[in-house]
Amino acid sequence: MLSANVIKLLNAQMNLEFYSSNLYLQMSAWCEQKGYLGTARFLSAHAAEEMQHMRKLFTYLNETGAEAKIEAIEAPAHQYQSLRQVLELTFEHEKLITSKINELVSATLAEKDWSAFNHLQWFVVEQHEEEKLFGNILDKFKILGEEGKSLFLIDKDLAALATAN
Ligand code: OFO
Repeated sequence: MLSANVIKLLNAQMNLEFYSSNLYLQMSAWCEQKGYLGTARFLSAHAAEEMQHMRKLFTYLNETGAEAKIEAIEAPAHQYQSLRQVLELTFEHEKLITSKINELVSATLAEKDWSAFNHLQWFVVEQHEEEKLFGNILDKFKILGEEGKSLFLIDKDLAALATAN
């Protein structure tokens, strides 16, 4: 049986995962418009992954007898200045998600809610992977810069990542 506080936090996280999915899908639309088709595919595939994160929380809430509540999801930005900015924002967003997961884990630990604590370990591991993934993408800009050819190469690389993930 989850506490009211843990239910509130799990629901907030579930809604945030929805937002993550919408954010990446919206970013993929911008990339597609600008001709970054590899990045568009990568972000679109990642948006689908975020929906799986949302589902994990949705299912867990319902399985434990709490009600999963979907709320109004804030609209993500749809205008961006550059490919680099898009990918910097994904990394910033993943760091925010990590901090929210950590808050949630701390709350379950404080309340000795071992079931929720255990369920959230999957997200702890996942956030390590997410930060590594988006951090590595930003490293490509440091190595290659932002000139036309570099952007072409980075976009091509992201197309390969979209297929690998
Ligand atoms: Fe990108 O990990 Fe969920 O939000």
